[in-house]
Amino acid sequence: MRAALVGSSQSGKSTLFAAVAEAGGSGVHMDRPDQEHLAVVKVPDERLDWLDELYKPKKKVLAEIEFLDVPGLDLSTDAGRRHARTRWPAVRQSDVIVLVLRDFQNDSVPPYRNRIDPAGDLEEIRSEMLFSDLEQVAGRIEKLKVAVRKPTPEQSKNIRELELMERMQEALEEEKPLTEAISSADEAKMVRAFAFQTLKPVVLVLNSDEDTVAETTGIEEFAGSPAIRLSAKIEGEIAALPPADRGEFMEAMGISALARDRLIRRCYEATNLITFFTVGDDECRGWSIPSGTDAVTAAGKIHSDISRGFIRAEIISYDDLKTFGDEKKARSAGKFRLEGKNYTVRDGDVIEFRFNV
Ligand SMILES: Nc1nc2c(ncn2[C@@H]2O[C@H](COP(=O)(O)OP(=O)(O)O)[C@@H](O)[C@H]2O)c(=O)[nH]1
Ligand SMILES: [Mg+2]
Repeated sequence: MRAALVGSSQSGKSTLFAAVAEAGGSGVHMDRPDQEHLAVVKVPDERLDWLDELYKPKKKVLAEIEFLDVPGLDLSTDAGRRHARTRWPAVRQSDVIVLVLRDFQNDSVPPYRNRIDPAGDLEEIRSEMLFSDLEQVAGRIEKLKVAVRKPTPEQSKNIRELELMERMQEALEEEKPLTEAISSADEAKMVRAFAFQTLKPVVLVLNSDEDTVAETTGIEEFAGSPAIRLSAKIEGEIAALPPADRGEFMEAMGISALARDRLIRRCYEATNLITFFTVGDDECRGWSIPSGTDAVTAAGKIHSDISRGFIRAEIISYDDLKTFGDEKKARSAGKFRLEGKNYTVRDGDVIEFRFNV
């Protein structure tokens, strides 16, 4: 999964990016603030830690998430807006948009548009994304209007797409995100290749004053979207400490979990991703898949041979394994299940695939 950090300039994106990357162990160099930067961050998972203790494999492999730091948007001038548009292709290639909103005072860092107004900044970026989708939709409609007149094998498909695009255009003109115009999985599939921005899940980050972070980490939502509150500056300070010293500092600041962990969890929720595990002497590993994935598709995530030669999956839930303490006890309690290709994998399933190629 890739998460793009997007926001007005000076909202703290690069500070958050560096903190998240650092705490994730990949160490980034931010020498060019005008460029995009990508960090691969290991997804912490207590369940995998426990499995690692149980199986003591040679390797523990965590799922990974990519964060992309997109240089700040200045939508206050025409030149800035033109420049912002060159950023959208990178955002389109991401699975979730993390909108970083400035909510901190810092006299040495003048705020964007000379205001601290997270709701206003959000509104502005949202309209820009609507506008960018609208341009794409309008361009596609022009092409389809010509195409539908030709009696080609694609004609009926083109007619359906044109009808959908016109409905989408209407929604955008009413300043509604495309999520409100798409009404079925089929329609979502028809337009997937366009990677429209207002169809992407969004997680909001309110980058707040250090002294307010402790008591307000609990927010769940802001302006109708899932949100978290954090201080990028404090996260950076925590990330710079040796891991063994972080706990004490966090306790003193009244912070119960790294913002990185909360942010990653929110990104998983927003994109509907779940994790299953494979275990053994060689490695214990977490795999991310979309919620609703069947067993044979999940197997393909590991290797195409496993899905091709799929026989069945032997599954125990992490919770059952943990409750019974080990495989043997869980097995005698009848907690292992054999499932077929069509089984819908659940979050926390520990799976052994049987296959034959
Ligand atoms: N006080 C305070 N300053 C911050 C915080 N986050 C970022 N800054 C400062 O704001 C400035 C801009 O941050 P930066 O991460 O480069 O913003 P970007 O333009 O969104 O990438 C830097 O001087 C940061 O040190 C924060 O949470 N609190
Ligand atoms: Mg930056």
